Amino acid sequence: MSGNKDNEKKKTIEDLLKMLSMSQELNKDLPKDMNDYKFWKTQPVPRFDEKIVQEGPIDKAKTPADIPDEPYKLLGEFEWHDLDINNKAELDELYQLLHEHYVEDKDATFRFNYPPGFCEWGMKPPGWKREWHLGVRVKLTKKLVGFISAIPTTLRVHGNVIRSVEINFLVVHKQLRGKRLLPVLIKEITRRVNKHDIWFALHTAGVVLPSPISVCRYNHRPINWTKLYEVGFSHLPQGATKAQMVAKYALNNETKTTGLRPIKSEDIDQVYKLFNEYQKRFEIIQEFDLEEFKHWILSKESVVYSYVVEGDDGRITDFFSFFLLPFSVLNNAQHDQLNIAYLFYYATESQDSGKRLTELMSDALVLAKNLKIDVFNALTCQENNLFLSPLKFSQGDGFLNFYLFNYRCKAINGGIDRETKEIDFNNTSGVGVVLL
Ligand code: MYA
Repeated sequence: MSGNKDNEKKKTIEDLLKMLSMSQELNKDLPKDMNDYKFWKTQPVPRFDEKIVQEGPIDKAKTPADIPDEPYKLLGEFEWHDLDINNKAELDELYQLLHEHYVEDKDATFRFNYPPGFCEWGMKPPGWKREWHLGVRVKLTKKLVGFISAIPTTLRVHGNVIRSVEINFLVVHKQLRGKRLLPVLIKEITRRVNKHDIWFALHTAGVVLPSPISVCRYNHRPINWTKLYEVGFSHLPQGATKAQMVAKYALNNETKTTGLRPIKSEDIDQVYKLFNEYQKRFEIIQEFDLEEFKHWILSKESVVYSYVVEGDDGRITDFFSFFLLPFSVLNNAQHDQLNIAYLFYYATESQDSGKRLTELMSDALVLAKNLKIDVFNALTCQENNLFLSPLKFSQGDGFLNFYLFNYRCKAINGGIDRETKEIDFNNTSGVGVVLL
């Protein structure tokens, strides 16, 4: 059985996989009554029961001049600090805050371990602003205890182009939870974004807030089953042996797709065209300009990896990418890190995308294995439902809700049945955005 001596604390591999679903929190709660959302009911977001007839902005048009020049007031013991992530010491403070307070399992056995370079990639795309890396420090000690970030993005939602920001990396120190810091952080980041004449935002959360435009489900594909087992998750399905589990998830060492290779910077124009064409099939997408696309797609060691398929004629017919976000494993004699890959953007020009994507993602798993990845995660967004089952992904318990701030939008299929929340393998999602 497992290396974990305390039988009571043994977890199943399913528990691990559930936990990996928690890039934020599990979506176990039903939505509260709208009136119980003391903060969110004051914000320009649709109510749960609202029937959306006309899509568009919620708040009446304002101008940056209508927005206060002064920051919102924090409680006396705290102060705002625009984090300088070009400064190594401040970037380290942010890594530390995220590492210790962003997400962990309830036994505190695992924590996100951001690879160096991850925050720079995620928070410094073209057009980034230091004032949108909003920190809260304790006045007396200068300790960083809260953070929220915005990055600029252009969305296309049901054909409408919306100049927006993406909000991410929101965190409050565990000892300061429940003290209503979050509403002030959100109001202040909104003020700062509005000052730049931007009035809309895209964000995701595990928690249910008023009101998701879409809900996707997490799926997990074990790559190194033995290691997952050794980090203390002792469960074997009834009647199965370790050897059978290893055999079930075994992968080749070599990729199969002819012409598959790592992306090069000179591929970017072709890949950009291929991507824009492919993205047309989704209802909500990001409209990257070429510089933004380069930023997100060109590989960066230990952060993001992209591959293309080049035909004999030099034409690029397919591409895919994934990013890495490992967990530290605490208190385990054999392993100190679990390596996790998340499927990112991809595109194919194949008409039979189900067959083609299954081939490509099968190779993505091989490449991930060669990068020593232990588990590969994918949501039910994009056209992922076409390959999850043949490639032995298992359905996770985690859900990811997608939200638009200040914009009414009709519900978008997230690739799951709305009632049962089971994956709908016969349908693909309308969600074409992937957030970190
Ligand atoms: S999602 C990642 C969120 N981070 C984590 O899950 C890390 C671990 N958790 C924490 O650090 C804290 O628990 C956080 C809340 C910081 C989440 N999104 O101060 P409070 C509402 C939105 O007492 P705390 C990401 O990064 C809650 O319903 N609201 O809470 C995207 C309640 O409101 P109401 C949330 O636990 C973020 C209020 O907060 C979330 O101390 C996008 C309680 O406040 C959540 N994940 O701290 C943010 N969790 O009374 C929105 C709880 O109404 C951006 N709450 O029920 C909106 C767009 C802004 C820009 C607009 C520009 C135009």
